[in-house]
This record gives sequence, C-alpha cells and structure tokens, in this order.
Amino acid sequence: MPLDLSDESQYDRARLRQWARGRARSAGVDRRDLLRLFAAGAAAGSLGLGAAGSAEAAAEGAAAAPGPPAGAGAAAAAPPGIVKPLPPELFTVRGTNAETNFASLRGTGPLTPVDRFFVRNHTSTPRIEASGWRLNVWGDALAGGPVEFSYDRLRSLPAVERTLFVESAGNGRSFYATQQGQQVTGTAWTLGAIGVARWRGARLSDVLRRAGVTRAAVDVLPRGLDDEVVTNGVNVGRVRRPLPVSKALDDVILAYEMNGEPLPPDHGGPVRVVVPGWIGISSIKWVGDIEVSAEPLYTPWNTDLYRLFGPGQPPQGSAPLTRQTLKSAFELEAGATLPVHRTRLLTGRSWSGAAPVHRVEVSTDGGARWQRARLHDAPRRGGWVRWSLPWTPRATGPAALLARATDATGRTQPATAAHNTQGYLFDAVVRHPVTVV
Ligand SMILES: Nc1nc2c(c(=O)[nH]1)N[C@H]1C(S)=C(S)[C@@H](COP(=O)(O)O)O[C@H]1N2
Ligand SMILES: [Mo]
Repeated sequence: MPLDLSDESQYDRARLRQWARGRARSAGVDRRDLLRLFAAGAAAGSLGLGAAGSAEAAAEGAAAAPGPPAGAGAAAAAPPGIVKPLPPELFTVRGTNAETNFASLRGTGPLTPVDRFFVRNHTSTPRIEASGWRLNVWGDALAGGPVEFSYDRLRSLPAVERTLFVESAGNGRSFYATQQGQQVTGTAWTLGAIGVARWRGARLSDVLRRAGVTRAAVDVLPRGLDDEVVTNGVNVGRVRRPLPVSKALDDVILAYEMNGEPLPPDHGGPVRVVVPGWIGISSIKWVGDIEVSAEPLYTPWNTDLYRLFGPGQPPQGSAPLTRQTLKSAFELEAGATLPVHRTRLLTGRSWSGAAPVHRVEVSTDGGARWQRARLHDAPRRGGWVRWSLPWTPRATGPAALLARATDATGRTQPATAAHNTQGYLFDAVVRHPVTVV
C-alpha cells in the first residue's frame, strides 16, 4: 500500500528514514538514537523537528519519549537564551526566538537597528570571544589537511561590505492558518522574521581558496558553535546545512561586522555566514568549522526540514529550499485604530530574494482598488525598499490594508500562497486589519 502522505506522521517518518539510510554521513546521529527518534515520532504522531527545534520541540519530546534531558519542561517556561533586551514594543517573543514588531521600524532608516533585529535561535546564544575563536576548514575536497583561521587572519583578508536581508524561511507562516485556513507546523511568525543589515566580512571563496579547495568539491557545510539540538529526546547535532559549492564560491560572506559594529552575540558573533538572497537557515551563526566535501552532504536541515512537503510534492519533499520569496509589510500594529477624515501616511517595506522590488501597490479597501506607493529607496537586490502612501479614511469601521510588491523578474505577490505542511515561503498579499473611528 502506498504511503498516505497527507498523514503527517507517515511522511515525517518516511523522510526521517530517508535521512537515516546512509545518506546522513555527516549527521553524527547513532543508530540507537535513530530508533528512539522513530519511536518518538510514531508515538507523538509528528517528529516535531519543524516545530521550533527548540524549547517547544524539547517539551514535545518530554511527553513522547522517556528520559528527556532533565529540566526540559522548566526550560520551556524560562525566558529565551537571548542576550540583548527584548522590550515588548520592539519584539514578540516566540519560544527561543524574538520577532521584530514591524511598527517599531517606522521612522528608522534602510537598515534594521540591531536593537530590533529579529533573533532565531535553535537553542540559545553562546558567548564566544573573538580572541579564542577559530574557524577550522576541513574535508576530502581540500588539497591538503585541515586549515585553521583565527579572527585576526580572517580580518586580514580583503573585506567586502553588502546590505542584505536575513529572513527566516518561515516568515509569514502564521498567515497560512489565519488567512488561508491551513494547518502548518512551526513558529507562528507574522512578518517580522526579517532584518536588513550592512554586513562586513571576508569572502567565503577567499577562505576556501586559501584552504586549498579542489575541483572535486560538491558541498560546503558550515556548522555553528551553539549547543547541539535535542528534539524528541534525540540529539541531532549542531546546526548545519550544506551549501552547494557554486553558491559558496559565488557571493557568500563570513561576516564579522553588522551595521558598522562587531557582530553582536545574538546574531552570530564573532563570525557568521551570510548567504545573499537565501533562506535564513543558510546563514549559519557562530560558525566554528566548515566541511568541504567531494560528495553531497545531508543533515536534518536539508532533508526533513527546509523543503516543501505536502500534496503535490514528492514523498522526500521538494529540492532543498534556497532563494527567499517576495513580501510586503506595513509599519503599523495589526488592529491599529485610525481617526476618520485625518490623513495618515501609511508606510512599509517590500523585499524579494530574486530581484530588486521596483513596484509596490497599496489597497485601502480590501483589494478592490490599488494605488502605486512612493518608493523611498533605490531598488537593490538582497535588500528592501521603504514605501509610503497617504490615506484619508472616509468611513468608520473595520478596514483591511493590503500591500503588493512586484520585483524586477516581473513576479507579483499572489492572492494565495502555495500550502506546504511546514509553512515555508509564504508570499501572498497579507490583509492588515485596522479600525477607523
Ligand atoms: N548556529 C546557528 N545558526 C543559525 C541558527 C541557529 O539557531 N544556530 N538559526 C538560523 C535561522 S533558522 C535563521 S532564520 C537565522 C536567523 O538569524 P538572526 O538570529 O541573526 O536573525 O540564523 C540561522 N543561523
Ligand atoms: Mo529560519
């Protein structure tokens, strides 16, 4: 009988088996742990790997499997392991993560200030001194043995600077449920799992060349120094996701500065990977080593996570996700109250992983009529554009504000996003509720 892939537990187990079957050379998970993971998955009806890979997932594991790490239940209730302050005007805390409140960006410049840049942590922020930090580059696609880079050596390489977003693949996920009535797993972000910063660092290609990368290289696997991720009582190792060598040698940065300051702890300090245009998980924080491999590599983050699963997708999911999609957000609280007959300058931002955004339209009547917004930034690839449109509401009552971006490839935000079980790559126009009084 074929697998029923609309049954969440069945395809979770199917893709976990695929990952387990000798395809996870670098996964570092032993067979006994895998058997426990299958058992937990069967009992819980879901592996929960997509849920958050975090306190929530650990808590699920505590219910499903015997012998979870001590204190897992308490950890779920504790404040997240984020170093910077998280005042409620600037952030909404979601498990181990903190979402930027878009309204707090109103009046700020083109860069997201660090004090309001979202944080997505699988576990918690580690404190790593630059002086003791080392990057170990190793693997069977190097000409010689491992090569180590200190912080000073990395800083002595030619520096590059680029303004780029980091955006979670799950940004906008909550709208699958609230706007499309579809069930998805994972952190219920609204639109604030994105930030744009000026990153300064060394080119990954320069580091790989100095390490002796050969033409045999296929995949490059950066790994974080943060804690190993435990889900359903199983340790799946440190956060790591392979990059094809073509992307690694193209435009990837090993960043040590963010907005002109040394990279702060929560954003990967002293050094993180920044992968232009790609989903946030590609941009590994607190990078400690990079494997350069002559064969394809598999980890949970490119097999059972960060692919599209669900109807219309193959059982093993889509190809691993790479480029981010197209979105727009208002710099306004959801449910804001606006006075009637008073002109209000509506402001917001739009961005695309594929190409510069060059047109933004806004509707103040729920999508019947659209007006062109004024753009305040030159459209640039990998960044966002700020926009505005004055609006004078003429009637009291509830209203929906909509913003719709078009990028230079000609792609416009659709009315509905394509459903996938883990709620990745939401790109539809979001209805922003307000009340006119
Ligand atoms: N080592 C490590 N790198 C990581 C993560 C993590 O938990 N550990 N989270 C990833 C995810 S899912 C995202 S969306 C981005 C978030 O980057 P930020 O916290 O600087 O906003 O970092 C990525 N890199
Ligand atoms: Mo993410």
